[in-house]
Amino acid sequence: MAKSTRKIEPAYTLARERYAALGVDTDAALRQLARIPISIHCWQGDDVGGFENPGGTLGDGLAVTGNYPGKARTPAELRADFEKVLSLLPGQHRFNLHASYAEMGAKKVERDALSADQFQNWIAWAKSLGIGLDFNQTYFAHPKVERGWTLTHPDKAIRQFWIEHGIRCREIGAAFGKALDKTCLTNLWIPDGMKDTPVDRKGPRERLVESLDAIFKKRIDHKLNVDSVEPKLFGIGAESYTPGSHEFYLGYAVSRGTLLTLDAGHYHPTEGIADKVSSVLCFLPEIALHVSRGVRWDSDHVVTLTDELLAIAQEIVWGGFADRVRIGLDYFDASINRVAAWTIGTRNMLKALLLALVAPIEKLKTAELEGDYTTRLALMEDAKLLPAGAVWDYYCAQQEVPVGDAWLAEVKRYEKTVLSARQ
Ligand code: RNT
Ligand code: ZN
Repeated sequence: MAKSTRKIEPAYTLARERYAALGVDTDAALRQLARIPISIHCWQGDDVGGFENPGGTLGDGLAVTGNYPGKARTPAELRADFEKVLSLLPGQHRFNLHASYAEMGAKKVERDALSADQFQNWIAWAKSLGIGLDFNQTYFAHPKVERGWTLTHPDKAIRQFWIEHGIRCREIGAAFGKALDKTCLTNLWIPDGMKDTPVDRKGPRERLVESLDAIFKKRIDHKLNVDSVEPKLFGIGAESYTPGSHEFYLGYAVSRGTLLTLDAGHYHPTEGIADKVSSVLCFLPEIALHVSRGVRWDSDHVVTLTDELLAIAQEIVWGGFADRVRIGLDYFDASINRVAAWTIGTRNMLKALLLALVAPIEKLKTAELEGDYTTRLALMEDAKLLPAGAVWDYYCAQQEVPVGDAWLAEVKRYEKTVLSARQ
């Protein structure tokens, strides 16, 4: 532990005693926390830009607002920024790439012809850091997202193009898994939908089943790559109908054995994903999360320590699901320093997990089983002010990353010396 942080030890010692009195072992909680990786999305670093077409526009159901200076313009810049983020996070995490982050080199390859060749730099970089990679098909920001449709398009040729893209990305995911010896999660989300009331809700869904079955036909060793599908209620320009709804993909995942990705911004504004975790895990071996924060709509704000986030973490930890839920983040804010946005959101996810890990869950469960809901409520409320902050500080010091808000000074320094030079 660094010398300058030794003063946090007395606070931790007191906190540990306080928790021990409630039957909570904080040292064990920290060991557990250190084993939970967060899959951190590449796209916060460059406003979902990718590197296929410099200066291309986003659209297709996604919108990033803000123009804070310093966004990563090249893969090398994105990698450097993310390394800075990693240096500010306790624990071992993963990097989540999109197909649009392919590095073309001399020969530009279309999305239906991508291979691991375009991701060699990413693989070498991840290997050098000892981190795993996750992956996503990119079904947006492309001329073949015609009228907002991809895998549900009425034109077979367009569907086939996107089916090929889906297959290529699973192969790339498997190459990541193999090269890094860490299973890759390849997540599929499509923007398909209708602005106004459709007359045929069935056709696009039938075509989507067919397209997905074609994409997932080829068996891939689950040690190398696992697939997930991500439902959504609506999107910009798809306000009235989304073929890939929750019910659609839940049925698909259960019947076909893929994972299901629950994105916190993809439901009705007051509908959380926390309650879905234990429901869906009754029927699926594993799920993935896109932890996000919608403000009035699926706005993808930076993840903050909200009740919804705490509830998600509690479900994962209290349910004993840490090894069945692949926690990923999905937000993009271009109005603040992007390295800070990454750091704030990820540290919040970790803090929420820590809070769940140090809650007096055994006492709470006993009270509930005995029907003593008074004690359950009283303990839950009291637990909110237990000294978890001292435990978090100790964890950061133990992991040799900045304690408290010291990470911010590091980001400001990085902004001044590196980001501000990008114009
Ligand atoms: C869109 C989905 C999807 C994307 C990323 C960039 O609503 O949440 O996961 O945000 O693939
Ligand atoms: Zn998402």
